Amino acid sequence: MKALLGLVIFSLIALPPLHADEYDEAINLIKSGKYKVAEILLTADLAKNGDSVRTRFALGYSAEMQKQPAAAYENYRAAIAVYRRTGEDAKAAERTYERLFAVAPHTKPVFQRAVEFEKAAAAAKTEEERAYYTGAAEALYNHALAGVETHERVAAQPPVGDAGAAPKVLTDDDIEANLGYKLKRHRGGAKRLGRDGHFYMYFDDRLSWREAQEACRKLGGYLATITSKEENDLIASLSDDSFHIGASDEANEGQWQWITGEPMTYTAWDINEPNGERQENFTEFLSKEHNQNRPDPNARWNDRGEWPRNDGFVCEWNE
Ligand SMILES: [Ca+2]
Ligand SMILES: [Ca+2]
Ligand SMILES: [Ca+2]
Repeated sequence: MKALLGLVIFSLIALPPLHADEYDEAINLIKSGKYKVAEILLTADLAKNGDSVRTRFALGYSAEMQKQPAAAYENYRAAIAVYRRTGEDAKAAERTYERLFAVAPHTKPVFQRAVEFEKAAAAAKTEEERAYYTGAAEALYNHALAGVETHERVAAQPPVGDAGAAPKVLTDDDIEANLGYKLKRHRGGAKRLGRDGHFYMYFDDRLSWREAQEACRKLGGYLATITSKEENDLIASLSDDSFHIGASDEANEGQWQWITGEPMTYTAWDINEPNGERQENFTEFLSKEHNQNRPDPNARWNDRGEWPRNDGFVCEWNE
């Protein structure tokens, strides 16, 4: 408690929030459309006093009013980050959350989950449990504040060409898996290939090829690369649905490459694939059902476009 009080006092000295009058003046200027003047005032304050919840909120609000959602998002996130760090200005923080969820509704479930984890940490019975929930809450806050865009952005903004897909409802597993949090705890649940010791895990999240690769990267891995029949059979065993794997011929049409740069010496293309020329520059594993009557039912590779979203994807880790 003493330490917390010290922190609050220190933050008041080190980071005086925008003076109430100045802040009100800035907000009034924004409301009357005098964005430039307001921003000069706010930017000067930033330069003098550093980030505060109020300045960041007001800058975000100004951007939002000028129909610049990306800049608004950026400043609102910065305001929340200051609030997380200092605990100052709860009222302005509350308003920031409101506006943040309005411009970036995809962040709301992540923040809400973080709050739930914080509550769980407070109610934890053992030290281990408390550490887990605290860590999970922290990771979720960081996730939301870093503007990480995978599932949530996809759910919020269906891209052209895939507009009919239902928005994804986030589950605990989605969020934790996306962070690598649960994964680290349950790495034993990932399948491991005997020969090279690599790990593989199937995710049933509907993402585009590039988003899936980004998700794997954030988890410390990459979209699976397949360089032997043994590896192909293991990956085939992970899911009966269709899913992304990590080869592309985007750089050079017809020259398929694994994203890790490993040579493509082994291939398991389905009959008549690849066939998409310049329209199809990414790879998927076709569904088991699709290939059930083939001579080699595990020869399931198909070239496809980045969109639409696939049923899932497989990440691979070297260790
Ligand atoms: Ca591989
Ligand atoms: Ca191609
Ligand atoms: Ca194809």
